[in-house]
Amino acid sequence: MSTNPQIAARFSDLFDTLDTDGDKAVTWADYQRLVYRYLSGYSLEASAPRAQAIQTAYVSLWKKLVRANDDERLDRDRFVSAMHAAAEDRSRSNAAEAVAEAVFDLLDADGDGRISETEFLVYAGVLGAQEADARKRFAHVDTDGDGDISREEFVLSARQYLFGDDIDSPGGFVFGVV
Ligand SMILES: [Ca+2]
Ligand SMILES: [Ca+2]
Ligand SMILES: [Ca+2]
Repeated sequence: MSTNPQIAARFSDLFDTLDTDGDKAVTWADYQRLVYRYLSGYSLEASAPRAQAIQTAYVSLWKKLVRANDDERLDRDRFVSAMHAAAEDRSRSNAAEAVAEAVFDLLDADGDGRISETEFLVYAGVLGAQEADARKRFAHVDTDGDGDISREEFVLSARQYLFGDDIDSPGGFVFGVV
């Protein structure tokens, strides 16, 4: 298991982002609030396919995270180590990458298979990020500089967040970290 301190620091930031009720634990209720925030930000009904995809992806990730934790409350240390384990899952059904895929589809509102800067800024607004910061992140994720974020570029940014040494990685956006 990785003990990379930069990655541990990122997961600790993710913990703070997720623990919106401030009870010093990440629970399913915290994830549910994140999902609701996405749905309300995008004015999606819970039954909409894009809404269900996000919900399903987060349910799967949550199940991975709590597999070894029967009380289903993850304090900071347990959350960070559970995220390490989930990130390092090299199977084809990596739950964290599945979240990235579902979030991509959420952002790609016009369904053309690419995220335009406009679509990215809508998402930044849902997360409450600053526009200037979001523009910088967009340029960073658009690694080939063609003016759009492809699915591959988006999932790559999520992977860099989960495994990479690049402290400037903007991939936390994928998981809701501003
Ligand atoms: Ca909490
Ligand atoms: Ca698009
Ligand atoms: Ca691109």
